[in-house]
Amino acid sequence: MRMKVDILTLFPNMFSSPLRESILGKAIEKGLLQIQTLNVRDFTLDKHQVVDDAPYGGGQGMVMKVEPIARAIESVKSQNRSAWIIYLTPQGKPFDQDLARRLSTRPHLVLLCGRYEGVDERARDLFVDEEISIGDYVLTGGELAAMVLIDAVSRFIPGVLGSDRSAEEDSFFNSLLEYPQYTRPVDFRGSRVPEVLLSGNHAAISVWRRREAIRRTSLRRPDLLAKANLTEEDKRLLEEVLQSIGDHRTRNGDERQK
Ligand code: 4FV
Repeated sequence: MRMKVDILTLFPNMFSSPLRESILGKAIEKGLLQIQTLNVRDFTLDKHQVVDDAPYGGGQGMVMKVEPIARAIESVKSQNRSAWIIYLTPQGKPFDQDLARRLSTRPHLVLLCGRYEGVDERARDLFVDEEISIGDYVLTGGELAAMVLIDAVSRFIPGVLGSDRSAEEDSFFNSLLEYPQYTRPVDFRGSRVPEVLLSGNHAAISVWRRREAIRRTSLRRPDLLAKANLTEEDKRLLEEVLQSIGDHRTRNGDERQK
């Protein structure tokens, strides 16, 4: 499965290097991912190439005009009617691993990047299939949000991550945070790698990792634990963890917040 991504933006150069490095760069070389930027300004007809205007009803800032956006989207749709149009906006549905997986099944995404106070409402009503937010904060533009989405979605395309890796194993897989990771040296300034990880006992290692994933999730993201489908073994580990946290808290108060 390969994916095509068209990005509608006023700043196409923002995409030159971030998407050319490392894993995404290789995915593009391997033809698994095809990324094209379209400058919305190129879809203006006036000599001043005006792409924004003052908001009707007054108020601060400017709004992106609907006509150039309409022409840009129609130019993409003329090549592929089934292209899925996404607008990145703080008013969109929260982006998460599950949504990333679902978007990875679509062969052609079009990402509309807003600037200023956003785009004219009619661009959303008439052309946008899905609105997505990467978080409850305000960026200067949708470009960085588009890059985040492309990165997270691309990891689900078979062949993008190393052959043995699949995005299915990651954090948030069944919505638990990842367990602690260690590598050489075994001892760093007296801080040692947990013995179980040096034991070669893979059954014990996976129990330790499950317990640590549950501990970290219960301490940092209890909201995720609430929606995780835990096995009976997980529930036993959770009891153990809550017991030890309880004891720990009684002994020395709340965990250090990282
Ligand atoms: C955003 C977000 C975001 C809002 C005004 C662009 C900015 C400006 N996009 N998730 N958070 N967009 O802040 O996706 O036009």
